[in-house]
Amino acid sequence: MIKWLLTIVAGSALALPAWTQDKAAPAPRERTIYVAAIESKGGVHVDHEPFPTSPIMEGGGYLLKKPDDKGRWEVSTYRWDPGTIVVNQGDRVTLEIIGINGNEHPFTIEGYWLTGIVRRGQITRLTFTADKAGIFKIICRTHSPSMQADLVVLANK
Ligand SMILES: [Cu+2]
Repeated sequence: MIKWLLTIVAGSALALPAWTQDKAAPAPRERTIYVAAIESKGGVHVDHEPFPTSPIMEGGGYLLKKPDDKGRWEVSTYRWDPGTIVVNQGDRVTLEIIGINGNEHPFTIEGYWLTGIVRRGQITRLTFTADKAGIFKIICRTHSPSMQADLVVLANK
């Protein structure tokens, strides 16, 4: 008798109704994403590494400073940190962006066509509903092409 009951219980656990196997779309949430406008920088003396002779890509996002009077040269790039932001379609999203490096960063979120300016020492907040699924670039129009982040909006079924 017990063995027969265990067989039924085990069998029913394996044959779940189809509706329990469907993952329901996640309920929309309020999301706040904290972002920083930063500049990564490296430098070295020409005695250790020669100044690069190949040109660096133009566009404002990369800076290559020639050796100073002491022989030190530097390279830097502007970035959004984090570089990838993931939300679910339907989420109410607030981007809270602080300016750390660079005096200002005028930006556009492609696809949503939202714009703003991030200034050093200030927080820029932008709130929107992520109603379109896909991957959208958050582009600083001054520091192209490096200062881009991907806004990934995961589709609901
Ligand atoms: Cu910028």
